[in-house]
Amino acid sequence: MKVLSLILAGGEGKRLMPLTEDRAKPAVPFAGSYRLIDFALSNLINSGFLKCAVLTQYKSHSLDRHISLTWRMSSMLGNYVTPVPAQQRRGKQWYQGSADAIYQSMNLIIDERPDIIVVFGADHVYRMNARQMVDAHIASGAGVTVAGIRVPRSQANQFGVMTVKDDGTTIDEFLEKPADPPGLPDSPDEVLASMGNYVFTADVLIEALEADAKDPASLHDMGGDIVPAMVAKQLAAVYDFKENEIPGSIGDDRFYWRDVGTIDSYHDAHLDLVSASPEFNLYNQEWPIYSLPAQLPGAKFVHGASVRDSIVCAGSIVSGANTDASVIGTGVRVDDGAAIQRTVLMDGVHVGRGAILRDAIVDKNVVIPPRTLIGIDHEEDRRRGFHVSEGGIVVIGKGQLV
Ligand code: ADQ
Repeated sequence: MKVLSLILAGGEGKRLMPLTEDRAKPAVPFAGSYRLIDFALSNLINSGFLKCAVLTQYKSHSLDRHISLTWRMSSMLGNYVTPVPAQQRRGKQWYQGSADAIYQSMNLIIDERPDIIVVFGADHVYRMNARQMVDAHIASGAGVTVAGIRVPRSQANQFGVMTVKDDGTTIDEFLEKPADPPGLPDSPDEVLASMGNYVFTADVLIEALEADAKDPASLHDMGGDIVPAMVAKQLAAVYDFKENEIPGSIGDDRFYWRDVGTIDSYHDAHLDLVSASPEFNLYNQEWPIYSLPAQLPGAKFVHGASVRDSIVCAGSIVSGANTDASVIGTGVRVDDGAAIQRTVLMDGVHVGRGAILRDAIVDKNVVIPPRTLIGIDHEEDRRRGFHVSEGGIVVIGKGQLV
């Protein structure tokens, strides 16, 4: 079976502003040395699916550069991971929705002639064995298989919500972001949500996209239009994420799946990573998450620097400062007397002497002058033009002067 993977990476990520001011959501840095898209791509590569086209659109420069630099090693023996920008191949229009992104990239499918097309989102942090999902798809004979996970019913309006027939796999109904759907029969406070990851039989997808393109009422969205149309024809099956098996996984780590789509959830996921027993284990080398390796020396701690429960990336120097429950990206400088608490510092940040940062996110290359206080007085933070989230996380955007 010939498999082609398409990654939908055109999302704006409005709720992650100002981190998405200058880059698409899948290009947002995560855990010091990664970008969000590295999780979806690593899952596909580790599953043995070595031909991946990443469909980009919105502010894609940083994403293109990251993919070209990080994933070029895959271009061996006819394999590739390649960014594909929107090109107006079907008329003078940019992508109308995620289905249109695939429809306008039909040339990739025609060139490759795959039997199976795997379509994954690019916005989540997780490990997933996509091979298992493809095997389940082939075994069930469905036209599309949708990955499903249980989420609290209160979050149903953020997801495609499915009900399943008595056979346990055929999707009976699919509602995109319903306001008040019923809970599951065995768990009334939960619903079965689509993870936005799909496996299609190639011919079935092509036919569905052609029909959708002709429908004037369609918004050309995968979750809103393509999947519901296939469910109506009884062509859709669910793959339950609780089947997910990952070599080297510890505890329930293999069921971790997070949309770090808001500033608060992004910050929270980092606090998990730095804890002594995190829900998500970055260090499982049997299912590695790949990124661009930094050509830098190891992190260095001098002048009695103290570091507790933190991730510190290569090339950083922490001098006589306290770092607690924080993530420090590559090539960061933290000067004497500074305190970094529950904070994410991206690559190249420089924190001056005596500065205190609490519950903050600082984008790349920002310079924090000596003795600056951030996250101590939110009124003052707002007055200085910093973004303060609902949950009280202060964000200093790229290029912002402090
Ligand atoms: P959303 O995440 O709200 O719901 P969407 O904004 O379309 O849907 O994002 C899905 C993926 O497509 C993301 O990776 C995004 O980057 C990408 N994308 C969005 N617009 C695009 C475009 N024009 N071109 C290319 N890529 C684009 C979806 C499903 C729900 C499901 C949730 C799971 O619609 O049914 O429950 O994902 O998070």
